Amino acid sequence: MKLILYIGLIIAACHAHPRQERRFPDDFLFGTATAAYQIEGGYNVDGKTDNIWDHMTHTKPHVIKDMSNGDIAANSYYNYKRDVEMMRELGIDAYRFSFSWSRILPNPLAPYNVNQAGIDFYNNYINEMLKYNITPMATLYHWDLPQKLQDLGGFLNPLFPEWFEDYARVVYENFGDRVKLFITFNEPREICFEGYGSSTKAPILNVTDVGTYLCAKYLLLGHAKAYYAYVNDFKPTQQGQCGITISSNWFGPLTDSEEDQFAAELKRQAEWGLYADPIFSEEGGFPKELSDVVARKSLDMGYKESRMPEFTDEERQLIQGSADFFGVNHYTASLISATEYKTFYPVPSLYADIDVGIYRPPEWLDSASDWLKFAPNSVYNALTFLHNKYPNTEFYITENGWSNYPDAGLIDDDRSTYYRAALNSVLDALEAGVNIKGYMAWSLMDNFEWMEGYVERFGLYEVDFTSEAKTRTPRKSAFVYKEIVRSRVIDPDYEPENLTMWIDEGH
Ligand code: PNW
Repeated sequence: MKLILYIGLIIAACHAHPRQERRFPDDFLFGTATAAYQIEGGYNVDGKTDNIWDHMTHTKPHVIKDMSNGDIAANSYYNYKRDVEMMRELGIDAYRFSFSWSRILPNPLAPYNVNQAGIDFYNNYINEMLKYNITPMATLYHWDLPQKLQDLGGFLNPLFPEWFEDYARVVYENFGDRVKLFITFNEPREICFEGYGSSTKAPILNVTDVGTYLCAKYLLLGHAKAYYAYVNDFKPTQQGQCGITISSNWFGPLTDSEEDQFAAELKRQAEWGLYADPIFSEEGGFPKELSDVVARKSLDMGYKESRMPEFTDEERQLIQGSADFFGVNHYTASLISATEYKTFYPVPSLYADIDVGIYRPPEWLDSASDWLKFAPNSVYNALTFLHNKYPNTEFYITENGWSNYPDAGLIDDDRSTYYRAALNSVLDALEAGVNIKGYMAWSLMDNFEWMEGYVERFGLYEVDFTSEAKTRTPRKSAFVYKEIVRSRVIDPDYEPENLTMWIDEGH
């Protein structure tokens, strides 16, 4: 009898005090992200010149899965008001987008010759966001190098840092009065490893032996020069922040063995340490274990020196500390083995240098993208690791999202499940003391998914690419995200009543 009473009391108490809800802080910035080439279209209008994606998709259309390109994409160059309307529908605090370099500087070697039509477009976009209190977060470079600079070697030309600084100054000068969050580069790994060290992104150079490493050096120097241009000449009056976004998926050891732990560390250094250590580590410069391996393998093969270049002391110091925040693009995880699951890689190359195997348990759910699996706790694992490695760093999650196929329709419960799990993992990381300031969902809408064309869809809004208007329609996940943004709480049972969007008062 007593026991029953006791249980009854507990049940009553639970009802009176529902379990403590975990909330995102009020000043946490919730947003969505996109990139210029993936949404804008207008590839040849109003003075814009070709970038490496225009050039590659036009000269080698077969490298894109559906032979498509970003000539029109979601046509945001003309639809930007609808884009901002969608941001208001979602009730988001911030929007991450990127500037197209060759739209702003049709001749990137003549930075005094600014294209007014390009400036007007971004002014309109930014002003429309600000009208509704949406904070712009702007990336200077999301993979669309002006083709003219590629013709001169692109990121492998030692002049690259100067070209980038010149462009960055034009951006700060024109937009820095209103944009307070700048990101220099989106994902150095994808730029350098995929574009130069292999052939999975433009300019598909496939210089496997040195491409990644040389590109990393000049990219980091360009980043640091652009950062100090901001800090010295703009920040004092504009009072914003400038950071960099690095793709930081989680790579854990397959087993607890020392070999696997070392293999996982080498993999992390190859995937993101190569770009993050020079900026955020205490010692500066490229990561030690990776540098040692590349140096040893280079000399063994008969190279005169390491295929990984050195920084001078001056360069190392310039790069070290050159960011106000670390932008994390996080999607997935892998387990790393020193001995198992190895595949073939060209020799020499970054992957042959580290020579580790990758395993993804079959129970991790598949998305439409072969690299993207639903890995438990991966945000928490990556963010707490980064926080311990680079203490006192401020983080933004600048991308996170899930893909499905074009015919998946509007009921995308898999995407909602992914977002809820990822955001719970963000809350875990916040509770563990990681300083995360905001979260940008990739993506506001379906867009040109690089080599996959329009075959993989990441949008909270579906885009009908066959329609003239490029009509945008919210998916179910858009309503789920909207409710999280509004309530600052993740309710696992929330079900939207119908799939019609409206704009809340005050937005
Ligand atoms: C990002 N990975 O790239 C890009 O910044 C976006 O432009 C892109 O559309 C989005 O992710 C979805 O692909 C990534 O290997 C490239 O884990 C590679 C990885 C993740 C993201």
